[in-house]
Amino acid sequence: MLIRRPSNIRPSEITPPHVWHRRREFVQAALAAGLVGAMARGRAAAPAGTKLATRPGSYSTMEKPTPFEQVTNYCNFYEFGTDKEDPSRTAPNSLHPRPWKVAIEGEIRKPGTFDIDDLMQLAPLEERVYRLRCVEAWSAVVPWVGFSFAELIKKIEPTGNAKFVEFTTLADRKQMPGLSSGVLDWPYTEGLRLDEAMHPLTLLTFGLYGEVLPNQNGAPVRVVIPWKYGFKSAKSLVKIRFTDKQPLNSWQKAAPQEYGFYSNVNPTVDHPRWSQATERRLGEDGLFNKRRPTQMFNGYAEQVAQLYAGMDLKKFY
Ligand SMILES: Nc1nc2c(c(=O)[nH]1)N[C@H]1C(S)=C(S)[C@@H](COP(=O)(O)O)O[C@H]1N2
Ligand SMILES: [Mo]
Repeated sequence: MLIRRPSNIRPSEITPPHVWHRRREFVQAALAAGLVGAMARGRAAAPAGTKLATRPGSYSTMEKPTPFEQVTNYCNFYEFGTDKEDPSRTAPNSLHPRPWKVAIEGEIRKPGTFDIDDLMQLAPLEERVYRLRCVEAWSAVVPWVGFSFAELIKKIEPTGNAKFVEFTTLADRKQMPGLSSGVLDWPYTEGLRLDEAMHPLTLLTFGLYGEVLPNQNGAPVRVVIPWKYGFKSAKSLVKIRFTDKQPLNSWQKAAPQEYGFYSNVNPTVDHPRWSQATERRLGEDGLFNKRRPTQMFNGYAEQVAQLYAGMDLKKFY
């Protein structure tokens, strides 16, 4: 189990647990009273573990959520290293998710830079339990907290030229030790077609399991696109750009024969190194646990298949 503490203080300054516990109760009371915004502006807010006020959202799967310990310790976040345990080992102390700004720019009528605590208040926070399926053939079920990315799109008013959205992750060597390796071309970028970005399933995500995102899961804000492979869901966003041209993403740049632009979960199109027909669910390892069949669009076909009507998904992988 991780020790959850504010990530923006040195270990020598750590508050004794009993004081910390009281502070957590205070934070929860403040949240209940709707004070989150005021607190956020007052001082460095939202330490790891801070509860978020949420309401149940639509589209949740009834499948059992993967335990918090698995979701927060088995992570892909190459900015902190390529081992699954690297992000939970390093990110809790080295990434500082406050203060944080997100630039929103490109083909929109209202470009600007949002403070994370304002961005978080654009729409009510919902809890959405989604399946996440990594191209490495493991999957998880995560109760995310956020709101549809479409809520943000409405506010910034895309122009007629906006056809795609590009997401860019923080790239700061001081906070992210993995940047010294050349596995990917930093910063990490990902992209969606505008209609994919506007689909209500696409979640601008600020938390999981009812609390702010742990750093290793992409604090303070990431996207989650549940019908696409996990790598489309870029973490720790600093820029969201609306473009007229299809953006290249980091994985495409690194290995174009393995990763395309669309990256829809598709059991009939294998990755050169991993079959996509089946998957193992995190937290269910063991001799007697059968692999699960992977579902088309990760089980969200009813909601998203029409986005790809008439497209050859073997060609547009
Ligand atoms: N910035 C950034 N975002 C990222 C990645 C990454 O390496 N860097 N890895 C991706 C991959 S491959 C997956 S499977 C998911 C994992 O999300 P999780 O660790 O919260 O489960 O994050 C995605 N987002
Ligand atoms: Mo992944």
